[in-house]
Amino acid sequence: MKSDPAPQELTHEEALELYYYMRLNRSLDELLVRLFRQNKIVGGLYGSLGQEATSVGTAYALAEGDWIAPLIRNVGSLLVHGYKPRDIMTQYMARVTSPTQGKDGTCHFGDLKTHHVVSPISMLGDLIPVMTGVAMAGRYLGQKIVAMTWIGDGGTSTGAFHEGMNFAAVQRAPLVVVLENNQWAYSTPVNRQAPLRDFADRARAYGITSYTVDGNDLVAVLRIAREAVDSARQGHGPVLIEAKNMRMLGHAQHDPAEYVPREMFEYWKARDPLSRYENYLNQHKLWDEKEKAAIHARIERELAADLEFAENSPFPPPELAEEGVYCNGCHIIEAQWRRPKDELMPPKSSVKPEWTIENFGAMETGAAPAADRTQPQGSAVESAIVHATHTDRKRKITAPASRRAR
Ligand SMILES: Cc1ncc(C[n+]2csc(CCOP(=O)(O)OP(=O)(O)O)c2C)c(N)n1
Ligand SMILES: [Mg+2]
Repeated sequence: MKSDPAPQELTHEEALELYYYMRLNRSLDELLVRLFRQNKIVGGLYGSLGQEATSVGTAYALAEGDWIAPLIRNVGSLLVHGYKPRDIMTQYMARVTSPTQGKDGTCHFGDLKTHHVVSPISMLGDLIPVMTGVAMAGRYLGQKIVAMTWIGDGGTSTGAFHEGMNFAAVQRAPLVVVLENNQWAYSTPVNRQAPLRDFADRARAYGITSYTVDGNDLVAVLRIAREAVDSARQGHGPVLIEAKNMRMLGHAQHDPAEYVPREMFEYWKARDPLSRYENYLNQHKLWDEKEKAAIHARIERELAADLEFAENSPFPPPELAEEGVYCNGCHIIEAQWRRPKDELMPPKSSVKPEWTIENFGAMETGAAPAADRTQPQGSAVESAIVHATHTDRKRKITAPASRRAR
């Protein structure tokens, strides 16, 4: 992890805007909990308490035109990306004015045309190959876009995660994957998910760049995310960012999280991302009391107006259930060529029909070895490479003599 960033890392305007999103994410979450208790929410409520800095800091690093596929806890990323609290409220309250017209009760919504948001689906891991495709499509169309998606510690155990990461890596797709290690997947603690201290180590299997960052340090998250986004945009391939934070509530409102030791909550509460960012702004004199009060007042005003809008919105009419099920001309299936077709087609696009493999795949550096047919099978001279953990050092070892040879 890197040390604290220099104060000039954020402009005054950025510092305040980031606070607005952090506070809005927190206040919206608190409001949703109240609505849940009033029985105004249809279905479950999945909170993001304690994870705001990761959602806000990563999405804030993106540029206009970039694509995201958030998970249900990434409300902060949706807000940064242009959605309004009313979109999230109406979703959870299943009103016809919601982005899914009341057909989904959580944050399973997206918008391919204007917001460039791919809707999350329940099958964890599947967004990785989908967003790899988005990233590759952008490159194919000559756009300089970056695609970003999020995955939990639990989600990294899926086959789709590994397949998607590997595919993104070999294709050098401009993809940034934010691995949100919030210590829990339902009631499974992270150390029973995988025997790894840093989940960023998973990146070694794909040969891609990775970072581990304190997910409760907004400025550090933003700095790392900017570095990752720049690198992906420049064509250096996908990047994996592990942000360590803590799910400060149960999996959803129905889960009291009794399996989490109380001291663990206390540990992370003392490192609350919102309080830490407030301290940062104070220490670096990036705001004053008046500016802070103005942001609070703005959020209160906006949430009240959006709540009124949501409460006054009707539920969807029953007939709507049969609309939008099948495509009735809503999708343009003709590719939008932004580059001349002949540039993308043979013969112009053709490459030499031969691929090379560094060192012919040999273990030794230098020339590829001639196949040694004189060694008996299973003899004691096989060798192996040990990859030392956390370093790039490689040690050559000789296998122990076989039972028969001894
Ligand atoms: C492929 C798949 N398996 C299981 C589930 C059920 N499920 C939903 S959320 C969840 C826990 C996810 O934990 P994690 O990825 O750490 O995310 P977090 O809830 O901590 O944000 C599980 C197992 C699922 N949605 N998809
Ligand atoms: Mg988790």
